[in-house]
Amino acid sequence: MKLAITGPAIPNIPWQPKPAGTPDVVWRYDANPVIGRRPLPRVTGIYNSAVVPFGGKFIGVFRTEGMDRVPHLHVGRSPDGLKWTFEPKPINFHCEDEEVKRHEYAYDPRVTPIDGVYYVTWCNGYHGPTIGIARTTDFVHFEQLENAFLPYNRNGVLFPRKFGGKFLMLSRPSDTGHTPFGDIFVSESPDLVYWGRHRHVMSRGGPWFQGTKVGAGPSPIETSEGWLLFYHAVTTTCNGYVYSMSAVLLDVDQPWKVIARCNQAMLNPEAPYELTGFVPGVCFPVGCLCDAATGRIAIYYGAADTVSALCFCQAQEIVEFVKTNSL
Ligand code: BMA
Repeated sequence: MKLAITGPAIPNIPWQPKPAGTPDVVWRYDANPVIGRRPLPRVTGIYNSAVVPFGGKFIGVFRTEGMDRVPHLHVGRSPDGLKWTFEPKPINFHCEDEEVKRHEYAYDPRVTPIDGVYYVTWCNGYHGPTIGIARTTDFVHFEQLENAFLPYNRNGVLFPRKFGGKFLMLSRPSDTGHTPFGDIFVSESPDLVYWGRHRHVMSRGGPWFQGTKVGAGPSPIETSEGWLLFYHAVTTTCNGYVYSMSAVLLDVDQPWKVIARCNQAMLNPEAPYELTGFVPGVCFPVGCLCDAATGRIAIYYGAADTVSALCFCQAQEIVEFVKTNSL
């Protein structure tokens, strides 16, 4: 099988080859964390954040947390995907409807380019968590749209193209707290305002690593073997939740149909910066770059709800691994 990827070539994608002797299909950047503690004055961490190629460089929407621990979204820029500078002020979303604009907090942003427009989806506080949506073309002006769903919902992730003229978004219905359950669904919209035709994609359960909940990670990557979706998988231990990363292949035309789903984690909290922090034991993938020319993938993930880390993999190897080690 020779995998083909639909997407941009990113010749300057951040990359390190797999270290010799590594038994895993995903390996860490050796200078992690890529964004360390206290990245801005009075900010205790930037993590669970999204990155896209932009004008030959990289840009993203980042989750910050101040000393009050309320999360906000900031724009960040980088020449190489490794060294980042951040806007000191949160994104000022423009919205004519004061009721929609009135968000209480914002976290875990994803950024998805569709037809030249960049869509930001995030967990938006509106009487509990729901999915906020905004769009931008320049990362300076952001137009906030209607919240996609009724509360309570998290991990809203758009597909990077339309299906028969309609947008598709993955999401995970939840509760107001640290939700002890979670399955992934997909919903359709003609206009990013009205959402319906909800379909079940996949549930928690099966092997223990994903026994508690699952949630979509970065926007899916279109390949000749289906949509490659990295997701976070959560297990419950006597010390609380542990978040790892795995992957699933979804049908190209009907992405609520699972083609193959990995039966194990690909990245487990093991490194010191994943095990020490505000929430120890968390690897939370949110941003992903994929170079369609080489199949190189760089995934940005939040580590321990404190710092941002980077890991790498090869699309072909990941797809083969998912198909060979499928539930
Ligand atoms: C989830 C979200 C994530 C966080 C994770 C681990 O419910 O709040 O932002 O990384 O918990 O604390």
